[in-house]
Amino acid sequence: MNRCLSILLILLFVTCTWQTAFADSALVQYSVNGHYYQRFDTSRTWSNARTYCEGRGAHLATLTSQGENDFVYQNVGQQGWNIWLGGTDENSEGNWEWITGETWSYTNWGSGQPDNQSPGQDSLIFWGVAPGQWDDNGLPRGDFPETPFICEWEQQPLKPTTAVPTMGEWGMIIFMILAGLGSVYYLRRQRRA
Ligand SMILES: [Ca+2]
Ligand SMILES: [Ca+2]
Repeated sequence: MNRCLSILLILLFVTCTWQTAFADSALVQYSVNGHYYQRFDTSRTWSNARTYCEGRGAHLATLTSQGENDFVYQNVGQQGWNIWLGGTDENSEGNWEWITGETWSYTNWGSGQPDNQSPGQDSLIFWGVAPGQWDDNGLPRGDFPETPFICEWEQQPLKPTTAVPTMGEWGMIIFMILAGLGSVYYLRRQRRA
């Protein structure tokens, strides 16, 4: 009985850890513009997230209409999470731009935002406390130095959209394998005793 319980607990632990590390959203397509979107849950700085999306032939999501904003939030957003989007005013304070150069006209700021909280916030984020609405965050203030983010592809992605594990995640994978091997060894010894 004890042995069954141990195995169940180990399996539960491994499953939970795995899901926490690799819980990226599914890839979804918005029928109105044909674009694809996916949320990646490996936390990155806004600039690293921007580079990461570009490396996958995408860009941080640019939400240029209420329809696109709502579709993306409902399908790949996550209630209560802060998630990077592809807008910035780093070039000129208060002049917000999409990183793609698309026209900045539709906005969906949360209450009191953008406030460029001292000493400044220059990156666009889905604001955890206001579902589907935006906040200016990131550097130089950096309340959320690293968060999950959403990439947008204008055409169907060529590369597989599975996240590439970071060093920390590789550490976790190795830890899980060692934990698994350790428990097998432990159970075998118990069986012999
Ligand atoms: Ca700013
Ligand atoms: Ca703000």
